[in-house]
Amino acid sequence: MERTLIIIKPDAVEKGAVGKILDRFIEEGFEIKALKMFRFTEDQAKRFYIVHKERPFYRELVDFMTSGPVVAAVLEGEDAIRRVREIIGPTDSEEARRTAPSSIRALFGTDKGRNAIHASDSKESADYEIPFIFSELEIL
Ligand code: IDP
Ligand code: MG
Repeated sequence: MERTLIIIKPDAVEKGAVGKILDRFIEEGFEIKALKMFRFTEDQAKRFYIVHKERPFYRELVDFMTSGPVVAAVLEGEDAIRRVREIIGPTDSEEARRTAPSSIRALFGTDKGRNAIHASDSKESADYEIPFIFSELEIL
């Protein structure tokens, strides 16, 4: 069993897609081990995405992620990190609509930036991201 972090981004929360997205993961056989809604401060968003600090889109990413509330969850399942990345689809929602039409980013995202959902991309990322968002007492 493996655990991964997802964050339903401000665009998808605003669209009212939280329930549908969580349902999809439940249908795919994952168990929700932690769940909460919050809004990132600028400092928190910068630190969460620190690996991207030299990327040209860093500023845009931080602005987007602080633009409204998000919903984060810890999901558990076999091979969870890889399988959840597959279910969310490629980074660019337009590409996702061409190559992975049933993916979450194809269904709920707009483009490369506003792409509905984050998911940990490796064991290393999950080990940084889960305790960044959830304290020990908030995780089952
Ligand atoms: P990922 O979320 O699929 O792992 P990353 O390359 O790690 O994609 O980028 C992190 C996030 O930064 C993306 O989910 C997206 O919101 C944003 N992003 C990535 N590339 C661009 C871009 O070219 N323009 C604007 N935002 C971007
Ligand atoms: Mg990434």
